[in-house]
Amino acid sequence: MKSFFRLQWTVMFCFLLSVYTACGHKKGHSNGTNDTIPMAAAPDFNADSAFSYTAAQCAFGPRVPNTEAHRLCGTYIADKFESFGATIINQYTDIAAFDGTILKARNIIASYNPEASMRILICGHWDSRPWADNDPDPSNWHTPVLAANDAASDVAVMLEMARLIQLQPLQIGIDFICFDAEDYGIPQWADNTDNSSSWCLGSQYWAAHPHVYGYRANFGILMDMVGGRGSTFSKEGFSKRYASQIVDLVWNTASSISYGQFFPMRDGGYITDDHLPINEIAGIPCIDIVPYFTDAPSGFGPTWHTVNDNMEHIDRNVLKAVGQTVLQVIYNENQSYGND
Ligand code: AHN
Ligand code: ZN
Repeated sequence: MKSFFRLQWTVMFCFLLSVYTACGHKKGHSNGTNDTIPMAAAPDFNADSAFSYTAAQCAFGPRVPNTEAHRLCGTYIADKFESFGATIINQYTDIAAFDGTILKARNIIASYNPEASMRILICGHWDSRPWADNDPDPSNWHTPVLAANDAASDVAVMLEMARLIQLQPLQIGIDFICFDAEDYGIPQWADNTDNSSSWCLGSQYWAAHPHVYGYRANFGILMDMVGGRGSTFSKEGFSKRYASQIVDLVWNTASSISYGQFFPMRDGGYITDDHLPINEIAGIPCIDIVPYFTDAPSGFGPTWHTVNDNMEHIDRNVLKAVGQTVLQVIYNENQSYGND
């Protein structure tokens, strides 16, 4: 009888301890200021899973708009998010590219808790560039890019986050947006003058016509090329201009969970990317997690817009660092919202 009671107390003690830690009181990391970031219990981002979602997209071939591979991969992405319990909205639209080509574009929006007012937007692009115009070999300049890093990796990280959110549901709302037609910008071989509005066509459309009338999110995080070997992510210029607090939140969170070497505390360049229309047209503060190489032929890394942007140059450790950091930001926000 006595030992039964002792067992009961032990069980009770363990239960209380687990409730206490599950509520996130276990660690309080300093973020370099006076306040600390309380770390919520976030799920463990599985890099093998994200790697396999990257490979699955590449298996369709280059996902260039108006091709069969693009259509089939769009269905794969939407079906996958749906299988993880998200609510899907497809935004189909015809968009004229710089050269007059009409692109049959599809933005894919996958939402959790669509009714929640506190929301975080997580996004990336899913189309592949039609031309490897940055390849060192000019004979490849008209070859489509397989686009493992740019940007099957972004979608793969979002899919893995969605899988985990279904297993550990949130109170706040999340919208994953896979933008189309990001990478149809004027090629380097064209004699057309530089026109930055030729990029990010899907996000320009979405920002002017959001999937929900009057759509708001508290903030957004864009991921672009988040799986390339050797990548580190510096603080991108427009992100600091429009959403410096979110930049600090993400970089401090990475450092708190020991991924600081992937998120150095230094400034990168100013990148024309899908976060620009989100900030400038939709008015939602949004940052860009985009690599910054100081010692490669391109600031985006050695495989950027080349025929070598394939699975051989994808590093699970990079997918993990980005995926785990963004997940931690989401679960921290969810916890502090619940404590209000
Ligand atoms: C420019 O090169 C102007 N912006 C880069 C946007 C991009 C292309 N991200 C991926 N591919
Ligand atoms: Zn690109």
